[in-house]
Amino acid sequence: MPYNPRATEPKWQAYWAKHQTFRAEIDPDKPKFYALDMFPYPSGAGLHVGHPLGYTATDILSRYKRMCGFSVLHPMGWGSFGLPAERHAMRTGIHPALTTKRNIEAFRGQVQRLGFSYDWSREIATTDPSYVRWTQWIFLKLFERGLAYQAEVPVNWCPAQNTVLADEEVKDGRYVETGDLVVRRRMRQWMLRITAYADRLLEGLDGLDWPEGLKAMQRNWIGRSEGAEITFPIEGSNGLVVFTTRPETLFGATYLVVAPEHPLLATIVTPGAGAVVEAYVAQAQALDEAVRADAGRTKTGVFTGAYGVNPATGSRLPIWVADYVLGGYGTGAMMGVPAHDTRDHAFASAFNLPLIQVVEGEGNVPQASHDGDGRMINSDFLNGLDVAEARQTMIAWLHERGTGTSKVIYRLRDWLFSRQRYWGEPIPVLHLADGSVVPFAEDALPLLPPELEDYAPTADGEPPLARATEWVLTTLPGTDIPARRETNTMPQWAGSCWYYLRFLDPGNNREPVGVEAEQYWMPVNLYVGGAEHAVLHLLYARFCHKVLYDIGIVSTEEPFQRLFNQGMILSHSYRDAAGRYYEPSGVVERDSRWFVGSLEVSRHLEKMSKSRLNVVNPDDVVDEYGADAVRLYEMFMGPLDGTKPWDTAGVGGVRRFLDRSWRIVCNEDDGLHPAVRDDSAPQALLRLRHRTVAAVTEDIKAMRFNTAIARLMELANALTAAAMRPRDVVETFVLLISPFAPHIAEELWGKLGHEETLTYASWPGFDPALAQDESREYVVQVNGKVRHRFRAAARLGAAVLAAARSEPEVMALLEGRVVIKEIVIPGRLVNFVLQE
Ligand code: ANZ
Repeated sequence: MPYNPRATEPKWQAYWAKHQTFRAEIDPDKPKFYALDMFPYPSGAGLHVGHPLGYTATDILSRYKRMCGFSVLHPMGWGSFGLPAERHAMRTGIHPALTTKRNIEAFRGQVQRLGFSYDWSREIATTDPSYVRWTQWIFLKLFERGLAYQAEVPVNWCPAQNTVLADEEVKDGRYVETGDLVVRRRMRQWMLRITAYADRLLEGLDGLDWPEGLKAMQRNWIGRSEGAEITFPIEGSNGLVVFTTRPETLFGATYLVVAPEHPLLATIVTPGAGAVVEAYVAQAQALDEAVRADAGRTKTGVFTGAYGVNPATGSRLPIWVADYVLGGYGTGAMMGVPAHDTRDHAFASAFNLPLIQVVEGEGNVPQASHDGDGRMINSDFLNGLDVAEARQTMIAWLHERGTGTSKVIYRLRDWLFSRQRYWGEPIPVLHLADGSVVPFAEDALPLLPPELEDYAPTADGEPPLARATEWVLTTLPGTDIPARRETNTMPQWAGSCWYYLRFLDPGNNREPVGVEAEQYWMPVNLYVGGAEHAVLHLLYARFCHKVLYDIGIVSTEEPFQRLFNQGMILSHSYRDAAGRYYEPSGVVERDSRWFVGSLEVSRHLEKMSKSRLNVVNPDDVVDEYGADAVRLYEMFMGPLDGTKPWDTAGVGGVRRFLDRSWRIVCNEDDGLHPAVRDDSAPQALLRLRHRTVAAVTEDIKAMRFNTAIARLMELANALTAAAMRPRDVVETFVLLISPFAPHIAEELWGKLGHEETLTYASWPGFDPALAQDESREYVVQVNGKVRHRFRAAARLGAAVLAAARSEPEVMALLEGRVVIKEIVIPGRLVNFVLQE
């Protein structure tokens, strides 16, 4: 009888469910471990093979930690508000609540087939009324603290979706989700004052175990700039205040320039220049901010006819208006220093403005660096000082004269928090006739969206909820004063800002999370998910968490201690010369070319998508190979954070490893194999056992699962070849594979005579002396050229491939590249052949 996952896997899943094996308990005598997945949006398309990638990783850590004696919290839930459910409702008339429920059930079923050790008793969905209640409660707290406010602001309006979007949702003038164009428009909207937390959001990053690249993205998004504000007196008007990061270059300022949106523009522009300026401003306003900020763009601008006075030199500086100055940044005005700034240099050249060099060695060819070590020239009392000293001296000088002061500004803007959508949490406030806003009482929550016939948003920005007039028109509670309900809803990010807290105490109906649960479980020890959330969800959640910290709801300043971004799984797609895609199942390979019937098609590695017909459905793979094989394959494909191609044949490979593992323990009749004996192990096998435990333990901690699996394969080979299989080594092997392939491990554990689940068996220890291994040097080539050498265990065998892949230098070499072939000379060399 071969190993049969179809029988084993459902059996163990039922056992775990029945015994509540993974129920997370607060146990003050045990250390805790909180492993969290970025919860999915339960889309109608179902699970994708990309989902189990991260879920398996957190599951391995969760199972490993339980065996190390930790109390483990590993929950799953659903971020179930969102656009697709609403779009589906618009097409079919079926209420989003119904489709959401259906999709959650389908998703849950798919996830459960993979045997993850979730505590399902803690399952939550952001659309649950009992969850909405606390999301709205958090909004009330923000409102109370002045952190939620309404403002008439320029917003990102997406005409295709008929809704506004947050800055974080827009890239290069398009909505990141759909690619739809976004335009600027002024609208009255709800904002969250995330800028008040800018410094803390920056500082908090330092202590986090997150990928450096991701931290850098958050730092750039927040964009802290240290400098000064300087006031330039204007003849016959208020002074013009500019922001500069380089106040020491004040003697080199030869012009001033304001943004087309600058409020002072109308009062300073001279009659002669009025028409030209007006035309220029109209033209600039039509431009996208991303275009305007592009440093390489040809500079445009016009002279306003007005002059300001340089407070250091007394000289008159012409005031220009130019679109490379952004209205929403700094003061919306700047001083032009063409000798030391690239953009100013281009602007001055275009309009024949003078240039004064004030830092030696930095002139004319402007440098990006703000901290050149040149000395000051042409700068009166600054002459001879270095840049840093000059900066301090200048700021003090300006300060004394009341004409400038040091200043820190941020690129980060407040978070636009309202959407013109149906399927979101209503914002729980009432509007009175006099314009005042009254928040809901806490005990009146949740406020759920009303039933609607027509979910469609409108082009004028009026939210769909506005049509539910009976719902909208109400009275102030306890009075007959007429009041209108807010008709904007929250973005889907609202619910995902705090779900990791609700998992700690999902049934609590007095508070979002109880003190005891929060203090025991927080912070999240390991958070795994896709890199696309770098500045969206991860920034919003950190902000929300800090507010909850200030309110006293949570005891840690940061929610997610360690974060890991899983890589992308690509898949082959086939298309003909006309760009039509074909089902991979209909493609035949001949002489390294691909055909559908007699038609030749080309093969590409691409992101999986329905339109490319290349989506791999995990259910099909589980049907054919079993859940353990899918889990193992996803971990064996390559480093967790790498981009890698899916190859279903590879699942067959790891399935054979599982079959071999089965045969180590079981004889032909699935009884205990006679080679498994209670004798002690011979030296070589004993050493291999200790080496494997040491290596696998290290690899799991570092999330190098592919190398861990390679080690396990090596031990399996040795056990298969051994005439006598010492029980201790066999049991160690079964325990070591259990976090990766839990179903087969449970079954084998039973065959070895154990009556209970191995979930809480002790993780095998090792003797460092026995685990020691001789090392040797291995060579890594990329496209045939030697690019790296590293030392590793002498008897790595074919595992050298996985070892090479986990070298940081090799990771860097392969980053963002697609490996089409790996050539391995066991014990010596690995050559990666990359796609051009
Ligand atoms: C004079 C100067 C001299 C500047 C020099 C730079 C180099 P970051 O670092 O991105 O914060 N600036 C100020 N306000 C602006 C606005 N609203 N739109 C576009 N540019 C603006 O950039 C700050 C610098 O960008 C400021 O320092 C200012 O130019 C310009 F050798 O002032 B600087």
